[in-house]
Amino acid sequence: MTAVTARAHPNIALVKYWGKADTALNLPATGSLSMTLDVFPTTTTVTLAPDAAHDEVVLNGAVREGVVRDRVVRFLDIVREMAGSRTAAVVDSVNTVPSAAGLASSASGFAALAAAASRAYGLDLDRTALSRLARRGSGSAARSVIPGFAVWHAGSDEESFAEPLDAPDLAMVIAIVNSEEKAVSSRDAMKRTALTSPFYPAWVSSTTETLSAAVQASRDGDVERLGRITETNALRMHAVIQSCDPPVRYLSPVSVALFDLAESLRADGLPVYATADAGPNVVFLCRPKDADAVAAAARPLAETMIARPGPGVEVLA
Ligand code: 2P0
Repeated sequence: MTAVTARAHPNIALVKYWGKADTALNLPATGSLSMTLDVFPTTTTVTLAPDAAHDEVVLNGAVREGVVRDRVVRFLDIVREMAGSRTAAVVDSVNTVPSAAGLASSASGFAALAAAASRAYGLDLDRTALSRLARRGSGSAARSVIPGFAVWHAGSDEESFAEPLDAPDLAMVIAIVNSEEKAVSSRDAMKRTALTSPFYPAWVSSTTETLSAAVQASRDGDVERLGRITETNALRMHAVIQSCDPPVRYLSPVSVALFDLAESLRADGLPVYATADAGPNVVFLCRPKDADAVAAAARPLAETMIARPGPGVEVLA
């Protein structure tokens, strides 16, 4: 019996992915830049089941049906096509990310699944090929293949993968405002933004420029420039999301208060910058030596967790 286990961690984007150039191949409208975390791993085992008629998907101990299962089966179909196989599989995944709360559970999930499934079906993919494959499951998963800081390139199927980026020594302080499932998935909200927001073309063109500036700031080790770019890019993403029809708003009053907190800590001389994904949680970017102070300042408003750059996807057994 072939069984392969892999582990991956979520990532938080400093320059966000929000919009697709191609839905079938999951190609992004712009490139993006992220830090893979050392917290909240997803561990996934793929076991080939030659006698089974159908795939089975188990998430956190519960057999899943419907859209969640369908998305995993479609991904396995891509792997089977690459491997020339028609064998069914059992996917058993344990996820420690608060699911669907904007902490990128699909990123760690599909990065771990890409590594475990490709190996179980006998493919020997290098990191670039694995990042391309993970992208097909969920765009942000392309970045969770890479340790630490990563840039995921826009472009063709061949060109669109993530690779490592030199970066200054940084930490993230995650402020968990709400870990409940969000009302509109990022996949649906992304589609709605591209179809209905009059600001979407400006988001795409400005983010393309922002990414080049962020890559340069990261290579230069310029924490303050990278931090300012991060915060501005996050607020621009939320602005374009809020401008779709019907509108979507992921930030809550507490999220806004946490963005204000970053500004007031900066006024006190602490270089800390806020970002938020498709949910109300806020993530602060700062130097590791300042992380405890940032967490202490945020704690009256939210539960906090300090993260550092983490490993890329790993095959465990
Ligand atoms: C990001 N997010 O760059 C952005 C910021 C959320 C906000 O990538 O449709 O789950 O699976 O490719 O990767 C969330 O979108 O979307 C995301 P799909 P994904 O981290």
